Amino acid sequence: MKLIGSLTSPYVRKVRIVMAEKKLDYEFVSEDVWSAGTTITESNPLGKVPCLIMEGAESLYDSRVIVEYLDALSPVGKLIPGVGRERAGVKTWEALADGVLDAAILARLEATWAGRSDAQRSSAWIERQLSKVHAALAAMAKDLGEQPYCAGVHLSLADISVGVALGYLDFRFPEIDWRAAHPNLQRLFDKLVQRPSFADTLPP
Ligand code: GSF
Repeated sequence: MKLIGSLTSPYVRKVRIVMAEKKLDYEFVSEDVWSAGTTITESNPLGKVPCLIMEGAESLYDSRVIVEYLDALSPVGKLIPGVGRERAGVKTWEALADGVLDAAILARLEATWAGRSDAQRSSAWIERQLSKVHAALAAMAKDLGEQPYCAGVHLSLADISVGVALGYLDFRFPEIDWRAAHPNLQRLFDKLVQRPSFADTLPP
């Protein structure tokens, strides 16, 4: 399998962490989707990473589809419950954490994307996106409560997704002091970053 991505993309990091937790081998193909010469649309018409190229050369996207596929590939370290409410619960955690990334990235692009002039940037739009980030952090903290992991007593894709979202905020939004506001998220995060899968995939 080949994983097309960049080392700074949090969605790609989620897939890399899942690969590591599942002990799956793959080749990493670095791609800058923002460069003029990118060939990413040959694999993903949406022009986004991550994109997984399977043995038969078929491609899979997006990160949620890829991690679900990877989890089903091997019984090692199951990350998504098989059926029912537990499964929906873990997938909802993932949607919440990915939603933090979606909103944070929209806010960042609004402020920094070179294709937009300063006059075209909207602080109201940035605030709208950041309010989603803060609301999602509060919901995560409330739902985590005193549990050891998001979905109970075992590591799951929920924790990986939350850890990746918190790590992305540290990387691109260090001014958001989520640790002070939500000490239980810090407790979870401190535990996650000790895992080799997290430590080995820190953004450069
Ligand atoms: C999001 C992928 C994405 O936006 C997923 O895979 O879960 N829902 C998708 N990737 C970004 C890179 S990054 O910001 O992590 C991307 O490829 N953006 C290029 C573009 O043209 O939007």
